Amino acid sequence: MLERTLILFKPDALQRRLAGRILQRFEDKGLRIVGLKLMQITPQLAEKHYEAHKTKGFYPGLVRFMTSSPVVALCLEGKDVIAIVRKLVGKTFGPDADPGTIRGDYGASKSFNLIHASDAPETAKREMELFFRPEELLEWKPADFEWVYDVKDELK
Ligand code: FUP
Repeated sequence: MLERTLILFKPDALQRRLAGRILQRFEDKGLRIVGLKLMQITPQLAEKHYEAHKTKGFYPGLVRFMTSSPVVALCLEGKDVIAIVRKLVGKTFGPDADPGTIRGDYGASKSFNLIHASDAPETAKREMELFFRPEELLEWKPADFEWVYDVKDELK
């Protein structure tokens, strides 16, 4: 099924000039960019985005980190894109993440972890609404669509 997911390149990814290389991995996989922007997250937005972790000890530091410099917000579309992107991203912290994943290849920290990706359809919907206005998400079909996906699939 065609899905959309919300990805953030966190402040450490921008500070370390990794945005281009991270985006390249998603394009190489055949995923479609439907929304993309550089933005400064406000404390209110960071708190809302991570509200599931409100009671955790790391929450205040996480909010400070997420608001410390700009982030890239990205919305990708593709078949089963939520699970595919989580696989490309890897385990939560670089030291635990497998080589070949984004966090496994670029991350060594137990708090700075380069990237966020939605973990389920409900969270993807909620997070896309937090970071993008409806008109910022575009409908389009890449020229190689029929070669990325077998058109005999259920996709149209
Ligand atoms: P993930 O889905 O892999 O991004 O990870 P979680 O939803 O479990 O955690 C959200 C964010 O909280 C992580 F990106 C980093 C931060 N975190 C910490 O800083 N310390 C912890 O012990 C756990 C999570």
